[in-house]
Amino acid sequence: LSQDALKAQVAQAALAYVRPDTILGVGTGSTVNKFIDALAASGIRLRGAVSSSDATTARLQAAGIAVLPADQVQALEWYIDGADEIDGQGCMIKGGGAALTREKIVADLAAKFLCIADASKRVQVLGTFPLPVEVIPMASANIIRRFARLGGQASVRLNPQGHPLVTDNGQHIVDVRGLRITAPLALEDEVSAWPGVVTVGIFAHHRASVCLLGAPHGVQTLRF
Ligand code: DER
Repeated sequence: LSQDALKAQVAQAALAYVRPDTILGVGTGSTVNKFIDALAASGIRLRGAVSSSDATTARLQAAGIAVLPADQVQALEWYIDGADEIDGQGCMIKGGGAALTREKIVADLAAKFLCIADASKRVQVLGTFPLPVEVIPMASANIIRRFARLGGQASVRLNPQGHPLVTDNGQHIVDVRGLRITAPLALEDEVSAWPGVVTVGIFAHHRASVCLLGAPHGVQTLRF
């Protein structure tokens, strides 16, 4: 089964967690896009969705799903999103799609996080995937130096034109290679406190409650 097929498989399996007439928090990325497609095809009627990016908002609207502003929603039961990596405790690296800030904002509204991913995202230790960090541009050089002191090689993410990528929030992304994140909660807290860091792409405070992992032999359900 191709990675694409595995993503479609977990997207379909995620429908079992969707209760009609509820409001759902929806993440960003290709696996989530397959979930939105499956949701639209399922006929399940949601009351609405809270979106984590302009891209997801467009996808939800195209699927005829009402998008509700995050600041008008008190609490969600589920936040559904993909991950770049997920470890044995449900801690994740996220931000490959540059949406980590709004993803963490919407995840914070939800009681539970349902991670949908293909099996390639499952790791023992987080950090092989470069860690995304959304930063205020004036702080990026200093943040890069701080990561170097932790043994990480950080660089500003560029767009296809070779200029710094600008996020939905108008900030930049730094990607950090060479980290072995054996204490994700501690590193999330440490980096989040650095001046100029908007969001670090470690989801340990907002780790997954359930992960549906698409594997060749079928969907594996991990509970944390
Ligand atoms: O950027 C993100 O956090 C996305 O959720 C990413 O981690 C998963 O993207 P994918 O489903 O396209 O692999």
